Amino acid sequence: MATIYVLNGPNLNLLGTREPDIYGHATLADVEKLCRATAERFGWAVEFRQSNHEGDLVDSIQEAAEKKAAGIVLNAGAYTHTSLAIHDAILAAKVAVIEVHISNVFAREKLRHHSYIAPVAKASLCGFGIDGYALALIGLAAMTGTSAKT
Ligand code: CA2
Repeated sequence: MATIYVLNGPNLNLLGTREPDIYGHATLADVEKLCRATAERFGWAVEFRQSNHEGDLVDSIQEAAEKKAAGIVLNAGAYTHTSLAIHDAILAAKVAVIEVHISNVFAREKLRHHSYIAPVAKASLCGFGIDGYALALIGLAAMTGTSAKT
């Protein structure tokens, strides 16, 4: 069975506990449930992770490459706007990465408008709330010619 890595960066473990006006009320456990249900439609297993540490995210991207994952859905959190290390890991991995943000980063402060992930991602999504994760998986399925199982 093919595996999709869903990787979440710093502070996303706090989802649903603070700033609901920006990030909504759903928790990271809800995001995991949504990802598993969506991936199941395409016959995919999910490796779902969150880390507050940049190097952990780099390690997970390298692991996804080693294990020949079918794709990565990545919400790198604030590292999106700072991390050349994650950018380089994606370049080296040669695994399709879909960048996801819960909020519409372009409608927020200017410092959130630049992404180190976007230039090396296959696609980027923002502003759909947690549904962005499901949309990213559906997009990955379309890109890889994976149809829904009946
Ligand atoms: O909109 C997104 O998904 C972000 O990646 C979230 C990051 C932010 O730095 C990016 O600019 C956009 C921050 C995640 C923090 O998550 C929290 C959730 C609830 C409460 C506090 C923080």
